[in-house]
This record gives sequence, structure tokens and C-alpha cells, in this order.
Amino acid sequence: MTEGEHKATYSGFIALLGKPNVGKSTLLNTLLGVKVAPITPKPQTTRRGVRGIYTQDDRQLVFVDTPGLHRAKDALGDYMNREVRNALIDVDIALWVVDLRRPPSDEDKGVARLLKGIDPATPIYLIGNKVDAAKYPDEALRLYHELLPNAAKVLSLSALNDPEAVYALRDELLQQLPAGPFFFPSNIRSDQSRETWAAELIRESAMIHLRQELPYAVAVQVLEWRDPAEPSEPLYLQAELWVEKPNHRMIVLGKGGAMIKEIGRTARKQLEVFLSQRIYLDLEVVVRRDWREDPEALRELGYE
Ligand SMILES: Nc1nc2c(ncn2[C@@H]2O[C@H](COP(=O)(O)OP(=O)(O)OP(=O)(O)O)[C@@H](O)[C@H]2O)c(=O)[nH]1
Ligand SMILES: [Mg+2]
Repeated sequence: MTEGEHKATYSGFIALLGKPNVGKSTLLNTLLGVKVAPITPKPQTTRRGVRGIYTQDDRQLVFVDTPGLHRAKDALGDYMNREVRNALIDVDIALWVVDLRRPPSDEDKGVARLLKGIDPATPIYLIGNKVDAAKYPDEALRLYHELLPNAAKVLSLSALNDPEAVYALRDELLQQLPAGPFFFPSNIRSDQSRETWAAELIRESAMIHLRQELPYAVAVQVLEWRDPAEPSEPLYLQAELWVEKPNHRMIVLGKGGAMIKEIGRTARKQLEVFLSQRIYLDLEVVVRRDWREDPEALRELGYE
């Protein structure tokens, strides 16, 4: 190659969308082979459109994980649904993820309506997830397909239990990419900062351990990430858990601090596995009155 000549590259944006809890973030993590996004058994885990990048030789897939499209009840919910719509702007392929354990619900119909409104030139793949746990997967998939008859592809898989099927999907997507420059350096896996990534894993732990409304009333901010001066020392992470009311704070702390200790332990164990490093996790629970309705608080959390 002479100077000024560029090797041809291929790249594109792939949005993952669907109603809450169908396994979008699980699929993203399996597609990437690393844990970029938090996953919990509770709906509305994902709050922002996280990008996960997969680069292979001259091809780059930029996946956009989105919050589950739902009926918003507060300013945070409005933001989450906006993130879904934003992810569809200039997207090359959309992956509509559905849960094959159940037939379509009104929420699925809402997603199908949204998808019918996007540029008809954008291919939409219908991905029937959780096939491992579905009783009537073929029947369910047929019902979803009826909601979007012009889907470019229809397939079923298990994002959680069948990575090979997910890699086959990834190979297929790699082949569909248009020519274009890379959007991210080839060694980058996600567009979020390490602080945001850690905050999301702490929030995941809080969502798993807390009950009822509490999982949705918690936000996490990492205030400090201090790498150790000596390899024998732990990495120091300081984070705040925001709650909306003083009585929420009491619940998140738990009796004698038992709950926050448990949240911290689960989060620390995960972070240590991913970072291959000992961690000192310093968690504080603070009241930010009704932060889900507070534009200033939402801005601070990056939900804008
Ligand atoms: N059996 C089974 N469970 C799965 C599969 N994929 C995901 N799950 C589970 O489904 C639950 C929700 O997974 P998530 O990946 O958080 O779902 P999501 O669509 O990102 O959810 P939101 O972010 O809330 O919209 C978790 O408990 C996962 O373990 C699958 O292929 N099979
Ligand atoms: Mg998610």
C-alpha cells in the first residue's frame, strides 16, 4: 500500500431492543465475550444505551444495548424510553429480542409498533431468546413474527446458555456490515468509563439484593477509583448509593449494616474477578430526595 491509501474496513451500528427483562444485556455480554452491561432477574435493569464494541480484523460491530421499552412512570423512565428511540437513529441493523417462554404481551406489541416506524431499509432481526426454558418456542416465535412479518431474519437462541448460537449470529452480522471507518479503536470494548462500569455492577448487586420498589429507587455513582501504589495493595473504590427517602436509606443499610455489607460483598467479588485484583470497596448510602424526578440529579448521573 502506498501512503494515503487505506485498507478497506467495514463497520456498523446494531441496536438491541425489546421489552424489559427479555435478555438484551445478556445477549450483548455474550456477543462481546465480556461483561459490559448489568444483568438481573428484575425488569428495567438497563437505564442507558450502552455501546459494546466487537472488532475482528477489518470489521467492527458497535452494539447498542437499550433499556426495555415500557410505560414510563417518572422522569427516569422517560429518559430510558428516549434512549431506545435514540438507539434507532442511524442504526444499520436492529435486533428485536423477545422472550420465547411467553406469547407477545402489550409491551411487545408496543415495541413492534416502534419498529414498524423506522426506516424500512433497516433490516430487523427477530431474536427469540430463552429457547432453553421455553415450552412452546416455535408457536411463540410464530406469534412474534406475526407482529413484524417483514423481519429480515427470524431465529431462536439462548443468550445465557448457548454461546455458540450467539457467535453464529455475530458471524452473520459481521458479513452484513457496510464499508466504512471504525468508530472506536480496535482494542476498546465499551464506550463507558471504568467508573460507570463499576457503578453499574454495584447497582446490579443492589438490585439483586433489594426488594419491591427499592431496586428502582437506587442509583450509584463511583466517586473515586484509586489504583494501588504497590501490587500487594488493593484497588480503592469509593461509591455512593443514592436513595430517595430516609426510610429507604435504613433499608439499604439493613440491620447493623448487614444489607449494605451484602451488596458490597457481591459487587466486590464480581469486580475482583473481572479486574483480577483485590478491591477495597467503600460504599455510602445517601438520600437524594426523589432523584428519579429531579432533572439536576438525573444530569449528575448522566441520564440526560
Ligand atoms: N433461561 C434463560 N434466561 C435468560 C436468558 N437470557 C437472559 N436470561 C435471564 O433473563 C433475566 C433478564 O436478563 P437481562 O439481560 O437483564 O434482560 P434485559 O432485556 O437486558 O432487561 P432490561 O435491562 O431490564 O430491559 C436474567 O435473569 C437473565 O439471566 C436465556 O437465554 N435463557
Ligand atoms: Mg438490560
